[in-house]
Parts: sequence; structure tokens; C-alpha cells
Amino acid sequence: MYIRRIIALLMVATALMCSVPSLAVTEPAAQVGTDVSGFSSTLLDGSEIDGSVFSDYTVSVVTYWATWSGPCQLEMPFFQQAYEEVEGVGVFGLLHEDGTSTVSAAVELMEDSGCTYPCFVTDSVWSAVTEQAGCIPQTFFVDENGVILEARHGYFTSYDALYERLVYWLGQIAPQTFTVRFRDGLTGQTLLTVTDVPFGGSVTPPTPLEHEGYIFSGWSTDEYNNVTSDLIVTAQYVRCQYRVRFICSLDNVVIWTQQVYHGEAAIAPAPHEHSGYEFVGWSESFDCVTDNLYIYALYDEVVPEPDGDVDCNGIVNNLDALLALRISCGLEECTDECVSHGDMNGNGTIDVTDALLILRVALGLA
Ligand SMILES: [Ca+2]
Ligand SMILES: [Ca+2]
Repeated sequence: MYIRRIIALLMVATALMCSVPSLAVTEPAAQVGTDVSGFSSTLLDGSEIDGSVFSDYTVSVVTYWATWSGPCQLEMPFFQQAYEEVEGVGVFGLLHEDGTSTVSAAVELMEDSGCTYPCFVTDSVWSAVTEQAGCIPQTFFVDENGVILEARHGYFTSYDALYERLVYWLGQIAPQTFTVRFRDGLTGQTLLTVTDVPFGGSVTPPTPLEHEGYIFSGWSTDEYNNVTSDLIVTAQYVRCQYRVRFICSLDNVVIWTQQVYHGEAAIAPAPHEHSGYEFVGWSESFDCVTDNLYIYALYDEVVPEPDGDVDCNGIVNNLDALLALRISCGLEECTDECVSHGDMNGNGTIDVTDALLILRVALGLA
């Protein structure tokens, strides 16, 4: 019972220290330079791991943590993001084991927080390092030979803060330059610019080419802002589309609206039918559309041929001829309807000639 109480007190003390790095027994600098390549331990799934793993990466980051530590849980997603996104970097959890922070608790917590980076338990090599500080969490950046480059006591408050250190060490260890090529997206092979930049550098994009019928929609990636590898950046385009509206010129009703790609033809709808009018065509061409268009269906009024039936009784006979004669003499009123039926010579009025022409129709001579 007494021993358990001491352990509990130690746990509380350690928990308090985790968020107060100034209580550390030693400064982080004292841990720098330590060779941890000789460590040998087991991962949470029971498989073995040792210091040779560091040779697989330009730089590795090792996060010393315990399941009961809030700050540790806070920064777990940052390590996961680095694990997923930063090339050339190894990410490892280093589990502090005690009565609460057990392998099973760690497995559960990592699963719950979606963390998949490998995590191993402390061995004697790592204990010798972490116990110098005696706080949780601690973070170590380790080179490919297993030598600690940087140690931190306390936790990262953002992914950016972690990323900044990773980029720093990648730049220090691998100060090579990378080539960024900007390429046109439509012509495919047209190279716009080629720029060599150092690790973590940025490139100002060139002005994209103009392509008729296309709109530049952006670059294929924004990684040129933070270059960590050779890069090809492609200008992306979307094809212009236009709206073509077909409209009836008689009543302004939209017959059909169509989306048409630049340079392509619109397909004409069937024009509406209107009594007394004849469709004669569209207001403009739409074989090669390069803008939004309003196309009007054009109509001519259909004027019936005069038939001679001036009194509009359905029969053409000598009475119509007589009526036309009386109208021509001013003895009867000349209505528009009379003109439409009786103006046989098309001069706009009813005259004697019309009367004679109507008589010929009535007699079957025309
Ligand atoms: Ca008649
Ligand atoms: Ca006439």
C-alpha cells in the first residue's frame, strides 16, 4: 500500500512537470548529441524495432509521451500530419510506461485519435535520455545515424511549429536544390519556367498562357510555395461555355436555353407556330458560338391572296363584283376586310379594275 502511494505521488508530480518545462532537471541542450542508435525495443503491436530504423530517413522525430498527459494528446495530431505529409521524415512515438500509461491504453488512445505512426516503448537507451529531463512530453529530432540533433521539453502548440523544425533540419541535413517546372496545361509540353530553389524555398508562378476559349483556373499544386522536392506545376484551364437563348420575336418567350462550348454550334429548337405568321429564320448565326447569345426566331406576317369575296359570304359571284364597283364609286364603305379580299390588283384600294377581275373569277374566267 505504501509503495502504491509513492507511485501515485510520483505520477502526480510527473503530470505537473509535463506542462512546466522549466522544472526540467536538465536543459534540452544536454541531450543533443546523444547517440540513440543502439536502442532496441518493441512497438505497440509487439514487433521489434531498433536504432537502425533511423537510417531509413533523412531526419526522424521521436515524441516521448504518456497516455495520461493532456499536452501529449494535444500534439498527437501534429505528429500524425507530419507522418502523413512530410517526405523523408520518420515519425515515432516513444511511450513512457507506468501503471496508467500502458501499452493497451496507448493502443486505444492512438486508435481513438486516428494516429498510425509507429510507437515503441522506452528501453534503457531512451530512458537514459528522457530521465535527464524528467518531464513529459519531450521531442527529439534524430539524424540518420541515430544522433539527437535537437531536444525539446514541452509540447508543440501547432502543426506549423513542428513542421518548421522538420523543414529546418531537412534543410540543414539535405541542403540540395530542387527544380520547379511550370508547364502549360493545354499544350502539355510547353515549358513556361524552370527554377532551382533550395529546400523550403518558394517560386513566383509565371503568367499563364492565354488560350482562346479557355479560362485559366489555377495551378495544379501550391507546393511551389514550400518546395521540398522536384516539382512540375501545371497551368489548369476550363473550357469556356456560353448560354445561347432562343427567343420568339413575336411574344419574347424563351423557346430554349442551351449551354455551348466555345467554338461549337448551338442546336436550333423547333420555332413556335403562330397563326397568320410564317417562320423565316433566326436572327443570327450560331454555328460557332464565342459569346452568350440571344437568338430570335423571325416571322413574316402571312397575307392571304385576295379571293374576290368582298362581302365575305364564302362565295365569289357577281354580287361581289357589283359591291366592288359600288365601293370604287364611293357608294359603299371601303373596309380593310373588303380590301384584303377584293384588292385583286394589289394597289391598296378597291377600284374598277378589281370589280372586273372579281367578275372574271365569278364567271370562272380566272
Ligand atoms: Ca361573296
Ligand atoms: Ca385595287
